[in-house]
Amino acid sequence: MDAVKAKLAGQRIETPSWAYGNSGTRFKVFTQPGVPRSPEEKIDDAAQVHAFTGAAPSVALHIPWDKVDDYGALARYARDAGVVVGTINSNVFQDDDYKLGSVTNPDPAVRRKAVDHLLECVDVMDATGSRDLKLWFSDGTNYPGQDDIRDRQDRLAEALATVYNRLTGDQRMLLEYKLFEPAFYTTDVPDWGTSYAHCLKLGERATVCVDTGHHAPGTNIEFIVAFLLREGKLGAFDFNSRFYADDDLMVGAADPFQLFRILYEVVRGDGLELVSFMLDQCHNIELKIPGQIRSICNVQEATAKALLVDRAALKSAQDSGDVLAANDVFMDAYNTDVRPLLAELRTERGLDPDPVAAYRRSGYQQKIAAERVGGEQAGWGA
Ligand code: PSV
Ligand code: MN
Ligand code: MN
Repeated sequence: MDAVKAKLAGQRIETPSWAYGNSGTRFKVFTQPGVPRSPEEKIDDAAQVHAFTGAAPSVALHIPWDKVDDYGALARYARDAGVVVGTINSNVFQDDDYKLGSVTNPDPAVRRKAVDHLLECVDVMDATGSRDLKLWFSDGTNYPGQDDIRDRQDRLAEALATVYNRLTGDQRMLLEYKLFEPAFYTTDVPDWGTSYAHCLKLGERATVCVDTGHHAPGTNIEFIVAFLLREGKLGAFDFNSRFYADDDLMVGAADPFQLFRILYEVVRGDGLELVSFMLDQCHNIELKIPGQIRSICNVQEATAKALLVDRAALKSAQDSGDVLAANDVFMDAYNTDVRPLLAELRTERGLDPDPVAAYRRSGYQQKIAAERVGGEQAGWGA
């Protein structure tokens, strides 16, 4: 149990700056009182999540949603607030120029503009000390024949190589994939295989980011996780949950069993310290800070259950071909109520055993609602 607790205590889950801003769907962005008006205020909110969970010491930025003049100063601001700037997320999907694609656009001038943005993101990493650059491309086509699928792969490979060659020190590139949306016919990085193939060619600094909301319904995500970890190519998760498409709901809300199965493969592949855990969610109708705290608790619960799987008993059942016994061992861990264990761990670490309740009692929500007028919309549609 001590070993399980030590692993849980060491788990770090990054929160995204965009989770703290107003968000919604393409039908309506709902505003909430107290949402941040600046990157600094988003960092303040992320620091609250860390203060109550002890598990979220970094905050991801999205450029240019979090544009400031001095990123070094922003990183210092974060440190003073009790967190650090984490992954830098690029944005080549919100400009009229990118209608036909960014790095895969048929127009070399648009490709150049997109690559320049990605290189600028590496400059931001230099200034903030961030290790990871996360790339997600909305590039693709809507109609058969619209563009040449293979040429687009060549353009993508060229752009990725240019950015990859700009990385220094311990900097890494995370290549995210997504089945569809906003492109509906072809997507240039639609699946883990495409991302993996590009990362393999690029070299060891390039790894795959698995956003749990980016698959076709019924996809066995834990298989992807097992495969990529085995190949040393799983760099990060963007955690969220979905019922239909890219819903960006709180991780562990729609399918906690799937989250457990994914985290079991992480534990099985010794990936707890290797892989970056990040949330990529928005809270359209619920409060944002407790929404993030709840999500972190959900990841911790799934991790605790994954760590509780009796690996020796599982192996022996598997080796003897005892299907029911093996499944029993697995389900036994999943059906364990780990909330008392996590509450105990938090108390031992000087935290409140119930972080959401503690946040609600803290008065922070009332304070920001009173102080902040005119909160910012998270990036989408801005
Ligand atoms: C795309 O759907 C995505 O998952 C990417 O990670 C973006 O950067 C993020 O959402 C925020 O819109
Ligand atoms: Mn994502
Ligand atoms: Mn997404």
